[in-house]
Amino acid sequence: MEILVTGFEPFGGETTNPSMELVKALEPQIGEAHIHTAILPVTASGGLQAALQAIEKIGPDAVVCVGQAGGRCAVTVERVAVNVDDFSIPDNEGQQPRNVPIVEGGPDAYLSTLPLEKMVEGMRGAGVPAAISNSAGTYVCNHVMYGVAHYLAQYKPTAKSGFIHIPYLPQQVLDKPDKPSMGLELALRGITAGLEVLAASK
Ligand code: PCA
Repeated sequence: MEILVTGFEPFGGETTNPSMELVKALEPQIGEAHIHTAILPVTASGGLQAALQAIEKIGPDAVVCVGQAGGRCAVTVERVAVNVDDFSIPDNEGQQPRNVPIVEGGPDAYLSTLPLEKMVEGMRGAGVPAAISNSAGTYVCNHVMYGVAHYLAQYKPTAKSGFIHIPYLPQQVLDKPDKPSMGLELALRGITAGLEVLAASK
């Protein structure tokens, strides 16, 4: 099984992104799966384009995009991507679409096709706080999750796809002590446990 795991560059004034650090630290093989990685820019068009380029190059059986969700306190596996861009802050190119569809006339939403419950169970079994989330937001992460699902639905419907949000790293909350964080090792253990479940699933 070939799994593409993507992370994002820093955005919103941060100097790092936990998903970028995580993707860099992933083992190249998890269970029976080969892990391929890509780092995406935090822009509506560029982020999705980079993900689709990696998909075309690798031809993965599953795509797991990972992003930062500042303020969350657990690894959260997203259930759904909605067909809306409504950016509360500009992306890294200064674009800030408000209340516009990602794909004109596209389905309202795509459900993740990852084994959500089993992955969360695997993460918790590894000792990592984890949960299903019912909203990936309306920013670049949701845009990429929706765009990847839309692409695969047309061109490779057998491939699974979904999104996982992870909390801030401890060094990101030194100046925001009211926000939760998760050390890279713990997040890595959680994502690895989730990918083990995915690798073993049919
Ligand atoms: N998190 C943002 C975009 C990039 C990232 O890591 C989001 O949740 O949309």
